[in-house]
Amino acid sequence: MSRNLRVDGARLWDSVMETAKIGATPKGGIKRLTLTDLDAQVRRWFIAACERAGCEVRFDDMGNIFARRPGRDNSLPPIAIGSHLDTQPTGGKFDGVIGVLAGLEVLRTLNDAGIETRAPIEVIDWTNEEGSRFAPAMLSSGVFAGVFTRDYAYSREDRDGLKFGDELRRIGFQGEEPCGVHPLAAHFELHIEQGPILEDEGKTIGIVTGVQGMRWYEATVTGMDCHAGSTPMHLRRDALAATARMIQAVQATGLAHPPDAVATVGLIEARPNSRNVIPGEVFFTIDLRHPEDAVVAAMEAELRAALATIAAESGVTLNFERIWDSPAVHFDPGCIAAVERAAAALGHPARRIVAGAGHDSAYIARVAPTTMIFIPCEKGISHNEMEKTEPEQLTAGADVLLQAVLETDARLGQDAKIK
Ligand code: HGY
Ligand code: MN
Ligand code: MN
Repeated sequence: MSRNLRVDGARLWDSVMETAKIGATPKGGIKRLTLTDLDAQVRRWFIAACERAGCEVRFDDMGNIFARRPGRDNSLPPIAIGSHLDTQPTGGKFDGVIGVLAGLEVLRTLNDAGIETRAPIEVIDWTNEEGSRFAPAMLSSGVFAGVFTRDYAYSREDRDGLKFGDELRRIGFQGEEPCGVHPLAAHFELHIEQGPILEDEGKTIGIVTGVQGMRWYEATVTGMDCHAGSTPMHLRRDALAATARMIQAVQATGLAHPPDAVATVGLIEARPNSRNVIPGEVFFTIDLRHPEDAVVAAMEAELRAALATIAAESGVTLNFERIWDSPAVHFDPGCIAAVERAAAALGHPARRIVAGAGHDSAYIARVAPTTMIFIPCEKGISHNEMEKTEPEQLTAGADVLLQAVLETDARLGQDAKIK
């Protein structure tokens, strides 16, 4: 086993910094929303880099990109290394992209060392992991895993009314291959933790055992537009004032289940949004999460009751719809053990951890043995242009990824011999 093989950390860091220029923001982050021209540009960069590394590259009808490095036996399902190249509107340089580019670095390292794996290795860019432009998140890995239909995905609209399917065609990434038809032998994803635990405990590697449960909702509060100057307070049906109370109820729901529950209102649109008109309508989103599905369900029930009471007291109507439910996920023990052994063999301080953020691996775990590897990010800050990790941390994560993939390739070969 090439236990002494190491990635070229400088080459990997350079690739991350080079792609960070595509959608770079003045504050040092990236705005590269899915299916925009900037997403198309970074996709083309990635495809060209993989082709230079000798990969066969194709993409499916959800735009998921598969860069395949042949192995000795190409009839075998590939071992996959996947993540995402799309970002939040005020995203950082590392969320998602390090998982894709560390996969490319693994291929480059195997090429440099002249190592032929038993199974093919595929590096994957999953379309629309973030769900920021087209909700829900993890949309294309969800279609791949059979959670969503392709037609549902194509129908999803952004806040300007543009449809996912139309935008996918517009940027030229609607492939022929139906999403989900090719099996994966395993799936590994390197990602920043996006939380403070690893840094706080002085750990370099997070051995990710699963992903917490998540539910997204859309709420529309309807009152009555009226004149801000001539409408007495007691006669108003102020949708924004009612929403302000509702947002406090969301906060209270998150605080009611310590220490792991989280609850967030991230997007809000008040209409007509004029300074001297009492807002007649407000649209806002809610994100509830907890490691245990039963607690997420309890949080939803509590919140539904609280919002209904506020609506009645405020003289407004509320339309409240759950648009996404991603149950808690437990990753594959064999993959987890491979990551754990790799971190120990490489001498990196590590600990097991549950992912607070959603990831494509949460859905891919339904169709292939899957796990993730975390590295720290400074102060746990992510989904923020300040997002930061260190070159040596990224190198450590990529080395663990390389070793876990090589061990899995060997183990699957042993299993096959035993059969
Ligand atoms: O929402 C999430 O947790 C992920 O970043 N899409
Ligand atoms: Mn991510
Ligand atoms: Mn993200």
